[in-house]
Amino acid sequence: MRTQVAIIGSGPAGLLLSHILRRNGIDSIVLERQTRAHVLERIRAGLLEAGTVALLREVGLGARMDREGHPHDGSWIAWEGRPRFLIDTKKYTGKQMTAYGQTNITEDLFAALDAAGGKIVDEAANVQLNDLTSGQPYVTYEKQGRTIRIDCDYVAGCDGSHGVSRFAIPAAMLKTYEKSYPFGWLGIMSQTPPYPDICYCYHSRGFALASQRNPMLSRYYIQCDVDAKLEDWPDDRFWQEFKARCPQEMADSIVTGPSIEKSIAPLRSFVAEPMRYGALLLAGDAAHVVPPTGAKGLNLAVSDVFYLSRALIEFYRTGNTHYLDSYSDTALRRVWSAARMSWWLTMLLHRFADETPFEEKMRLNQFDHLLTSERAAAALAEQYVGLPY
Ligand code: RFL
Ligand code: PHB
Repeated sequence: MRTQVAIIGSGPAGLLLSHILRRNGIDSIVLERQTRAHVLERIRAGLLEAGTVALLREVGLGARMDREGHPHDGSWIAWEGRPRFLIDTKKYTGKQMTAYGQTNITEDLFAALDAAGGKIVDEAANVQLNDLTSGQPYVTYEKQGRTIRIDCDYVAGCDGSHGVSRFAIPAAMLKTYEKSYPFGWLGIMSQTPPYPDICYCYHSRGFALASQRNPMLSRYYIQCDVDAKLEDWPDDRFWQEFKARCPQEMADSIVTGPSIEKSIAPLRSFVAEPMRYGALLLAGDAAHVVPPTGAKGLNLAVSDVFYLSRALIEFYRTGNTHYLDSYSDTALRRVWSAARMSWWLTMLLHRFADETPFEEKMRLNQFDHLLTSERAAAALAEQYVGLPY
C-alpha cells in the first residue's frame, strides 16, 4: 500500500490529524493496535481549552460539542480552611473552558472519518517504522497472519506514551526529561447529576476533584497511593473519602451513586526532545505526558496536531518545508509551558507524605498569594486556559 502520511495510533491526536489532512486533500492511513471498541471505552480527559474548542469547530467537529459541551467561566480551588478561589479564565482572558469528554471527541472523529471514507486499520499488530531518514520511509504491521507494508512520505507517531514511534528514534538523538509523583488519581464515573462547578480540593487527607461530562454523568477523582488497588476502593469508601476532602457545603450537595467506571492513573511529567526524526513526527502523548491536574494532555495533543497539520499542508501545497523544519521547536515551546503549569498545580494541590513543615507553609503561602494578588490570579488563569497557538 501507499499513502502520503502513515499515522500510528487512533487516539485524539492520530484521528484529528487524519481528519484535518483529509479535509486538505492529503491521504493518510491510521494504524491502531487496539480494537475500536477498546479505544472508545477508555475514559480520560474532560476539559477543553478555548483554543481546542475553536479548532474543533473550525474543522467541522463543533456541532455535537456545542450542543452537549458545558462551558465554564473558570474552575474553583477549595482549600481546607480558606475561602474558595476561582481560576477566573473569563475575567482575566475573556475565554472559557468547556467540559466535553475525550470519549465524545473520539466518537465524533470516528464518525467524521467513516463518513468521508477515512482509512483506519484497527488491531494492527507489531507496527514497525523503517528507513525514516532514507527519503523512502515505510511502515509494516501484521493483521490476520499477514504482514502488510505501507510506503509513505511521512510517519506521524501519535501512539501515546506506550507506543513504538518514540523508540524508533535512536537513543543518542533523543533527550528525555521525566518526573514521577509519589501518588496516583483514583477516578470514577457515575450516572448522577454532577456538582455544578469544576472544583479542585486541597485537603490534609489529600487532593480531590469534581468534574463532569454531561447533566447526568459525573467524574470525580481522589489522590491515592501509587500502589492503591481498585478492589480496596468499593464505591462507598470512595464517596466517603471524596466527601471528607471537600468543604462541608460541597460534600452535602454531591449526589452519589454506583460507579460505572473506576480506574487508577499514575501521575508523571515526561517530555522527549526533539519531536522529529527524519520522516517521523511525534504528536501528543507519544512525545510528552503531563499530570492531569492542569487538564492539559488532550489539549496539547490538539495543539501539536495544529502545528503538524499546518506543516504538512504547507509542504503538500507548496513544497516548502519551513513549518516541518520548525515543528519540533514550535510545538515544544507550548509543551514546556503546559508541563510547567501542570507540575506547579500538581505540587500545589497534592499532599506529599515526606513534606517538611516548611514546605507545607510554602504551599499554603502560594495559595494565599493567589487569593490576595490579582496578578498571581491572572497569571494562573492565562496558563490554565491555554496559551494561544
Ligand atoms: P492516546 O489517547 O494515548 O492515543 C494513542 C493511541 O495509540 C495506540 N497505540 C498504538 N497503535 C499502534 N501501534 C502501537 N504500537 C501502539 N501503541 C499505542 C493506543 O492504543 C491509542 O489508541 O494519545 P493521544 O492521541 O496523544 O492523546 C492524548 C490524550 O489521550 C491524553 O493526553 C489525555 O487523556 C490526558 N488527560 C487529560 N487531558 C486534557 O487535556 N484534559 C483533561 O481533563 C485530562 N484528564 C487525562 C485526564 C488523562 C488521564 N489518564 C487516564 C492518564 C484524566 C486522566 C485520568
Ligand atoms: C476530567 O474531567 O476528567 C478532568 C478535569 C480537570 C482536570 C483533569 C481531569 O484537571
